[in-house]
Amino acid sequence: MKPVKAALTGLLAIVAALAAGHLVAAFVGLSASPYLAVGNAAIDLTPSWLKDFAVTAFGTYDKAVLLTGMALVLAGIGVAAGLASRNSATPGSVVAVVLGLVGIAAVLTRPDVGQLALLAPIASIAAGLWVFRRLHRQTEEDGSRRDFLVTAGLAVAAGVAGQLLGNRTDVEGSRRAIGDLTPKTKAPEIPVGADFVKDGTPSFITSGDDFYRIDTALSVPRIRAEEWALRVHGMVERPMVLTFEEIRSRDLVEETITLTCVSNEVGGPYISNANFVGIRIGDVLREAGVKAGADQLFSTSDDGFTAGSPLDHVLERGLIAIGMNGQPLPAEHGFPARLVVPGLYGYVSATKWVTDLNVTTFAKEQGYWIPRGWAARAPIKTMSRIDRPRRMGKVQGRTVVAGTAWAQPKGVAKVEVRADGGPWQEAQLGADVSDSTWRMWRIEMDLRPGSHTVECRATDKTGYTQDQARLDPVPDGATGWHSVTFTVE
Ligand SMILES: Nc1nc2c(c(=O)[nH]1)N[C@H]1C(S)=C(S)[C@@H](COP(=O)(O)O)O[C@H]1N2
Ligand SMILES: [Mo]
Repeated sequence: MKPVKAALTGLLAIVAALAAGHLVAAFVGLSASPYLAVGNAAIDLTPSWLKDFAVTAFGTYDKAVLLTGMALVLAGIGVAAGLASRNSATPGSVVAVVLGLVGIAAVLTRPDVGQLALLAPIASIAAGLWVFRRLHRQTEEDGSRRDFLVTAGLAVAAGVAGQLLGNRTDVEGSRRAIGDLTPKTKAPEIPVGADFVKDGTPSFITSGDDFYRIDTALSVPRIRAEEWALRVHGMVERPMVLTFEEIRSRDLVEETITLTCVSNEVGGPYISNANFVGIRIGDVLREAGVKAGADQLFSTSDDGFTAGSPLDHVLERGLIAIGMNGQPLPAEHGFPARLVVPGLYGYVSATKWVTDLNVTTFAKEQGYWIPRGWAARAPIKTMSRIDRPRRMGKVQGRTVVAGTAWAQPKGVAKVEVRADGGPWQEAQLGADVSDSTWRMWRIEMDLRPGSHTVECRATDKTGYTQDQARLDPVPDGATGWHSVTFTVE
């Protein structure tokens, strides 16, 4: 067989296998798609150092990079298997079966699929073998180019159909049916002067589209509110199950809360602020009756992600949120419901698509990130960030330095700024909205033309000033003063 034909045979067999698996997965749960399952399993198995590197190098594009990398590796395997099968179909068939077994193993690691999920990788093996052997035989008989094209077309169609059908759950319809969420207790109006957008700070409230996003799963769980329920169990007197309607018909509260990610480097972007609408976890757990000895609320997502939060902290301030900025939660931010706990980093508190609350102990359960090197207890650290001037930016005229500071749930009392290691100067603070939110700041500085470096540091309402020592995000959040170098013209 000609090398090009041989290579194409292997490549097409792989594409067909993945597409068939993806199509079947549309009916048994998209996370059963061998391609996604292998990707998700790889994410779960990735050692922390590699994951940290990926986040540093690619930011939130890390998943696109992973999926592209997998596609290239698989294409390479397909081509190699095809070339190795120029004289006999056996090598390619063996590769198809081995890859299929990898797919089965990956699907078995997925927490969010049922037993039927295995049908997807099985379909992949069948399609891969069938296409490979068929095209292989055809080329030997000098089969037509048409067969290759038809196979390629069918495979692409199956893959696209799988993607469309797999996402057919009408989440947007479910969100629309819920409509606006009107809390009984509204969050206080955001006063004028809470931010300094003109000077370069973020706007005080972050819109859903601009809100930062951190997910371990490759595809966003798609759940309709009508089909969702939250189980409350573990060390409680009266286990309960809450439906969306039951939550909605309770007295809803609204709170402005700033979410913060532990992976944020000093000066990093993973922080956003919204008006969250929901009910207090404390009310629910008091109804359920927490038993003595429990110290952890262990929450589980539909996608298998888990987080463990200190129970006392959650009882005091945690929300089961069903809305964000007046609307039902966006799908990417946890629709139908998520947890939000001011003062704890997201990985130990903010479970999206939450379906299970287990009242337990830290000794008994570990959240997703804990065996991966992150701390089990992670209160948010007092921090500040310079947003303007930008790094290596140019400033004309008077220098205005502006940024944001946060110390949930203590609140920010003071932000100081200094230029070129000089004396600290106190910045003007934005209106004090809530101790659970960030606080914007600005300061005008008299700087001569030339290069300058400014630094900032925040002091919270307990009187604690943010640490100067530079620490990495692992294991419980970065510390250090953010500094920015720029030129005054
Ligand atoms: N199901 C699920 N919930 C999750 C995560 C996740 O990966 N999966 N990431 C957590 C982390 S690390 C953070 S910082 C916040 C981010 O919430 P956001 O994506 O709405 O900004 O969600 C938390 N909840
Ligand atoms: Mo995070």
